[in-house]
Amino acid sequence: MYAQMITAEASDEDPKLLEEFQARIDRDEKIEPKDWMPMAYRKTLIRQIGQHAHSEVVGQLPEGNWITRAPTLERKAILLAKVQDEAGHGLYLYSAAETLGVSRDELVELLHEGKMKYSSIFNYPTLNWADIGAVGWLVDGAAIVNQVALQRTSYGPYSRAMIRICKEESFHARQGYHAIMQMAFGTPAQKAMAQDAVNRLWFPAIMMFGPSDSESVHSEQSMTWKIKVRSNDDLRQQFVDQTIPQIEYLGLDLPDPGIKWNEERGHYDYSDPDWSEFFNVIKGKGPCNVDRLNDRTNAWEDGAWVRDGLLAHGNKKAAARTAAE
Ligand code: FAQ
Repeated sequence: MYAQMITAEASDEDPKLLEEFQARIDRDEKIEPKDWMPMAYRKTLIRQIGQHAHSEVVGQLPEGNWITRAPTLERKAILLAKVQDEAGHGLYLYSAAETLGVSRDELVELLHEGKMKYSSIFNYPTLNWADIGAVGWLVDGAAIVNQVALQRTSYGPYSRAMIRICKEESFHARQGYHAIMQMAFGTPAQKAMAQDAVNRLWFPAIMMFGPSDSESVHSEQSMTWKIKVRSNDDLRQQFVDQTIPQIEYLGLDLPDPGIKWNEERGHYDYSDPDWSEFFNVIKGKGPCNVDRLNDRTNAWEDGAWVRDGLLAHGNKKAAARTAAE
């Protein structure tokens, strides 16, 4: 189904329908699954929601790696709950994508074949416990900035999924900041670990918002359709502005010498990340891309017996129902 969709031609779409569709978007009406929508709108949503779902699921790996090594029982319970939440977010998002006519199995297959992306950030390793605090604080923090804006996205099921996800993400960011605060206010060795985590994760975190507006391929059309309601650079600036005072409060060094308050702009100036690194990572050449995809494909294959069992049970129940009718 999805394969046919992505090769479908949009050129024979009725201009009147297209005009009415855009008028609905301009009036801030939500588009619902059974409404008419341009094929390119549907495809853009499938790409973005699918990538987003994959990010939630792949995003469990760098943190899941630390569940067995969390320093206390309390931290272990918190981390376990957070990682489980990410699986739930993946499910809401795959369900939202399914309303557009693509199955979860199809999306997963495209991910495993390297034909769909997931967020660049999850291709970086989590090397010490402070990284887990930094992921919650910086990575979930960046995800929230993006996702709060997406609560207003024009596609109803995506927008509603975002509202629920944002509530849970707030807990994730709080637990991350709390964990890193303990390290930053702890022993000199713990503080050094916190600094090291911030140094390594700062630039990858600000890359999460995507390329600069001038390089972004999809932004213009996605903003016309209000799939995206704020630009990549606009959201990145908001994240930088809200995070610098938090780094200062922790007593950690700013990870970029270019960071300074700009009175005229009313924002912090900061240095661009290394965009060549970003484009390499999203092409599959980041430090952990191969491991992440292997882990996901192995998990999918190892779980085949569960899916088969559920399906057999479901089929048996359906057959019993039909026989009883
Ligand atoms: N990573 O034209 P644009 C989370 C690609 S959730 C990888 O600007 P667009 C929760 C882009 O796909 C994090 N690829 O693209 C959590 C396109 O390539 P394509 C995920 C990226 O779509 C926390 C090309 O570059 N959140 O972390 C990235 O208009 C902790 C050109 O870019 C979402 O997915 C990237 N960072 O804007 C879970 C939010 N950026 O497809 C576990 C929803 C860009 O043509 C633990 N998505 N690319 O081959 C969005 O808001 C948008 O898709 C953007 C990109 C803003 C990410």
